[in-house]
Amino acid sequence: MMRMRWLPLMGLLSSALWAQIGAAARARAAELATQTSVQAVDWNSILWKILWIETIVIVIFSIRLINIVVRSTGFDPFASWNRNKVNMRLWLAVGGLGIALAVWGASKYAPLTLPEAASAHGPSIDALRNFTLSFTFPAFIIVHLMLFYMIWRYYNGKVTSAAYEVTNHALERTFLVAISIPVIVIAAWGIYVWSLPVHGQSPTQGQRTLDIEVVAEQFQWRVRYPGNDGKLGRYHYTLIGGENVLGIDFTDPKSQDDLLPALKEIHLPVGALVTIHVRSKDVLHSLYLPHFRSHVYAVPGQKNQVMFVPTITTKEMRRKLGNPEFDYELACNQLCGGAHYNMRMKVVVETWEEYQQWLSQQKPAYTPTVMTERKNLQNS
Ligand SMILES: [Cu+2]
Repeated sequence: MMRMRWLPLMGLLSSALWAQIGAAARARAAELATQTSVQAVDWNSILWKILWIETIVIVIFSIRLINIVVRSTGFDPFASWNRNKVNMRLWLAVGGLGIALAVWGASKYAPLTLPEAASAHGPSIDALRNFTLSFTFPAFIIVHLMLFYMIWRYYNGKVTSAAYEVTNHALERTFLVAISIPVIVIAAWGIYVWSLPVHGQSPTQGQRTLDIEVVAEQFQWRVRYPGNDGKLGRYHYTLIGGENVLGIDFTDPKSQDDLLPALKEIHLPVGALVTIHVRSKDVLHSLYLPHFRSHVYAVPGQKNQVMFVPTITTKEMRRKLGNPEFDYELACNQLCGGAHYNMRMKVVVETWEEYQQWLSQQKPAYTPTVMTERKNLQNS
């Protein structure tokens, strides 16, 4: 009984410790991301950790001490307490604190949620999400209120056994239908909506199309654009090596005008149907374009694709958000190794003319050295 009473308190203390450790880990990741040199030992954070560990050790030893005193002397300072009542109240306090933290956190982090969808299919994904949330969120709140109500209602153990009904067809039918309808609606609507960014869109008349390739590797993205022919050439993983970082097969005429832009930036023309062909050179990565509500896994040995129509240019979005620093982002959404956090790329959505101008400055994939290396490889 003695331990039970302190459990909620210990839970609170250790969550504060983990929050401290989490904050330190985030700070370290941010430091590594900016590539600054490693700083000297941070005594402040070490002292905080020692303080937390000491606090927890003191709490544990105090409980042990009280236990020993109670056992050896038979004197119980809490004898007059109704332990069930104390436990019930502590759990209600934990529940109340949890709800207060959730409300506070939701309002604090609300500005970090995604802005309006910047792709043609995006609003339909948002609509499906909002529809699902419209009943899962109230259900979440009701279930938790009921949980804490039950703790308060039955804390003293004086529960009479529940009423038992062998069968009630009317009730069962009602529940079956009431639960099936939203499940069927979400499934059918979901199959349609989630197919849109995978294969569910085709160009309307006069709409421009763009096929690009994005290749994942630990820990960066490489992008290949088609040249004047608008087509990406063949590739094979056995050709990867030396300067040919993507294993492009330059015996294919379609490959010879392909372009390999500099790392860390990807440009897309607004209004065009963009198809991104995705592959991975090593492990499982994930191509995540949150502002365009698009996402697909980069799987070694497999060709995947994701398609969307960017509808808002970067400049327009900056104006809408009142944030001149805003940039669309491509991120790796799969914990793929030590520098996973580094796998991000700026996405620039611009007019067709601006896009063309940027593309004309990009480096061709085909270089004389690439071909020489290949010949040497075949001869050896
Ligand atoms: Cu990755």
